[in-house]
Amino acid sequence: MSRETYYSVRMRAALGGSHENGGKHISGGEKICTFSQLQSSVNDLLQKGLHHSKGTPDFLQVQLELIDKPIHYLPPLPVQTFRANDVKHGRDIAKSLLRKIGIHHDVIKKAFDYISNLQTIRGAILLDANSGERLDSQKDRGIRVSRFDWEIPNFQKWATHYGMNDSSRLKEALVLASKVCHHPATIAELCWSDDPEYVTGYVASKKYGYQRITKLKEVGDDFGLRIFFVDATKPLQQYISYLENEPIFIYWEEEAIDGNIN
Ligand code: WAQ
Ligand code: MG
Repeated sequence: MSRETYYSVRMRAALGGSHENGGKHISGGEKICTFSQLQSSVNDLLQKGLHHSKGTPDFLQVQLELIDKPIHYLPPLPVQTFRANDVKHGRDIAKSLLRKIGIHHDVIKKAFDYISNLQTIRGAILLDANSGERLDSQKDRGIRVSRFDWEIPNFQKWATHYGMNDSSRLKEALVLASKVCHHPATIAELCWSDDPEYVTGYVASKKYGYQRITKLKEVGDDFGLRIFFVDATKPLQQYISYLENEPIFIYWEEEAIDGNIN
């Protein structure tokens, strides 16, 4: 827990009007920072939203809020990478990882059928891990996970230790997945980017960690998603409130046992 005063900073950008008015989602981002870091955090998010391969937005919103509760620290999930030869191979790997986590074959099939009829939204889709039914009522919005971050020096230390690329994309995805999978209602997460040039995605779970797959879509495809497979016996509103509001910092210590949750 930390005694400093922190702020949550969020950005969302769209093209063709705001998200609410049917605009296409271009980019989103979230950070946690101190008062003195606010200006540079807002700048970083503006940079991210304004210069995006999906296009130049005509709507962008930045919001900041004081975080009025203690921030909890979690270690990053352990990371593993699977090489896929093509999209079919990549998606087969994703399906077999979801199977291994314990999701039924029929639910996985239902999820992939559902995906094939979707447009990119700015949040995550919550599916019942037992039935494959959609749980959140936010059809065109999804649930936006917020209030998470990983301070760059500590992330770089982690990346150097594991010989990983210290990209902000990997950092943001691993922080989000580590927050999401820490909650006992999350059975698994499936993700790939909506950025047309970025084809690596992942399956994440508390059980097996952050399992990257190098090709989950074709280059040029700007459809991306996040699906959380959820234990629907757990209270849904509390789960959504955790995803949206619970402030989490990721912190890695070399001597800690990888993936161990304190
Ligand atoms: N909360 C919920 N859903 C989100 C959030 C969020 N904070 N941010 C993004 N999404 C959803 C939304 O539907 C996006 O369209 C989709 O995820 C993809 O977002 O090398 O870059 O930020 O290990 O484009 C993963 C692999 C990269 C990184 C994922 O996602 C690696 C990525 P993007
Ligand atoms: Mg994106």
